[in-house]
Amino acid sequence: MEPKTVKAIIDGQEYTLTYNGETKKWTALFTAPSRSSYNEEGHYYDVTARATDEAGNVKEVNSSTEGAIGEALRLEVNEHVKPTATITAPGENALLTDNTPEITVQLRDDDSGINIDTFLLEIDSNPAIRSDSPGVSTESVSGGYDVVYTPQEALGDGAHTIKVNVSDNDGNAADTVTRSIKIDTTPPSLDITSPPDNFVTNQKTITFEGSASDASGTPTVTMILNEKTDQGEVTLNEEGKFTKQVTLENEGVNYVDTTATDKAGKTTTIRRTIILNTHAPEFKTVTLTPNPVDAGATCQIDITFEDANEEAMNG
Ligand SMILES: [Ca+2]
Ligand SMILES: [Ca+2]
Repeated sequence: MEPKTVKAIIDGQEYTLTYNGETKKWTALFTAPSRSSYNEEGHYYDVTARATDEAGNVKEVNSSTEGAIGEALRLEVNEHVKPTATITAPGENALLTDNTPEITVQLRDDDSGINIDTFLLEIDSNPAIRSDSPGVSTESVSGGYDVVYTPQEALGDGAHTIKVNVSDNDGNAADTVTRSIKIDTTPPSLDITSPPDNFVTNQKTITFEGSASDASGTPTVTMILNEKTDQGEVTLNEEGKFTKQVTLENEGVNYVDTTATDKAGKTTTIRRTIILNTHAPEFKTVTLTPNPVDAGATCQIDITFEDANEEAMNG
């Protein structure tokens, strides 16, 4: 016998079905739950249907009912909001001296949740890294996962592109997130063309000439005299060449340390030792032997000097 009333309960909402004599079906329209069923037990919403006849007999079925009826009462709801992937380190255009830099990623989805098995991380055109690849650690956090990947092989000097994507449990893919980084493990090149090391001069002001370059762009150059006196800005031209006048402080030995620093902080230093000697040779002794000498005979002259370097050293 046809029931008198038929109701359906879906996600706590009760709906009354109406009978259609032509189709002989009890029917109602209802609004699907606003959130994915993925996180419900069994990944579905339970639908309960209850029929009451005129005599007051009640029959209720739901998703736990055995057989085809129970299976038909399992409502799967899919959401369509993309998850998000965020690379939290390294920063965009980061210049790194570590060639196996930790890459940290946040994966978030506020409904069906992150399907960590769909995680993909690519560096350049290398094979994709997955959540179970060597060097990957994943941590389940509220709303998703935090992922850390440490490259298992050193990245070469130069530019690299990191790409990350993931899908949620309802199959929605995030927008691919991309990060550009540069690796620089090589100190800058530095050359001092003039003066040579251990240069001896009587000029207090010396012109230094040299050049510096680096794969990460023009390095900065500093010059320190005698380990304490900064010589100020050293300007490099477009070819990386520089000229700098340095006024020596010490009679005798001076040290000029020229350092090139690249954008990654790597340095190369060249020391030039310059000996300043402003003293002309000092005659110490002169002897003519023999003296007096016979006309037309051989005579010898001997001269000795003060030690110029020693004198300079001793001031
Ligand atoms: Ca989603
Ligand atoms: Ca470098």
